[in-house]
Amino acid sequence: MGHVTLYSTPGSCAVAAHLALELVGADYDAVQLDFSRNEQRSEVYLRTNPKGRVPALVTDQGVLTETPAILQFIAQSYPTPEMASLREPWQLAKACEFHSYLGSTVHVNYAHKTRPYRWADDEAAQAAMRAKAPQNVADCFALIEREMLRGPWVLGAQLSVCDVYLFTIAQWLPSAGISIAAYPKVDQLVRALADMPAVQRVMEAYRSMPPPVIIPERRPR
Ligand SMILES: N[C@@H](CCC(=O)N[C@@H](CS)C(=O)NCC(=O)O)C(=O)O
Repeated sequence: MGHVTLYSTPGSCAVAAHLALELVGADYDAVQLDFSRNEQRSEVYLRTNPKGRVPALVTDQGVLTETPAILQFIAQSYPTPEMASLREPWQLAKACEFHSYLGSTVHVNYAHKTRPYRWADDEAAQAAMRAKAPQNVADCFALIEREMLRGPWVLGAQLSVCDVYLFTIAQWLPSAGISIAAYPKVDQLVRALADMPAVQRVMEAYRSMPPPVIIPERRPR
């Protein structure tokens, strides 16, 4: 992997890819989009990522989107002794299993609280989704804590890109009114990552910009 450019914004799922790039020592730039100015849907950004979302990783082979795909690409492109390289089939499949769960279930459950208008126009239905979302997120984290996080890292003894993804998504727990303390293994993993200088460098880079402002595609009436 040569030089890459990551499009991201503070507090988003794209932070996971940013952390992975920093942890493996990749040659990269990070461009922060300003969601309060709707930059993710600007004409120029849509030419890079027609989905209008972050992350997008611009590589010399083309543009890659979707957090699980980007994380796998980084892990396999930058084998380091510290991070699992995901080259062994079973380990790769377990990482894909975990990433798929975070991306297609946990992230989507959060989005039912922040963006329910994606699934229904009816205000009562949106309110019902908002109300239900925290319980669904809490159930997911209970399952992660009990069944998925082998400890101390997601895949067991070795750090992997699964951990930065979980770290990123766990940062959203307070926004759903959930305390991370309810999940001791997740809490310990998050603290261990937060202590790493590479993680601190990335989090510092985001401090200058406020977390994303939710601007609905179609504003609820
Ligand atoms: N399935 C995508 C989801 C990407 C996504 O929804 N990103 C959010 C930030 S966490 C975003 O860019 N939202 C902007 C918008 O919806 O306008 C992934 O896992 O990468």
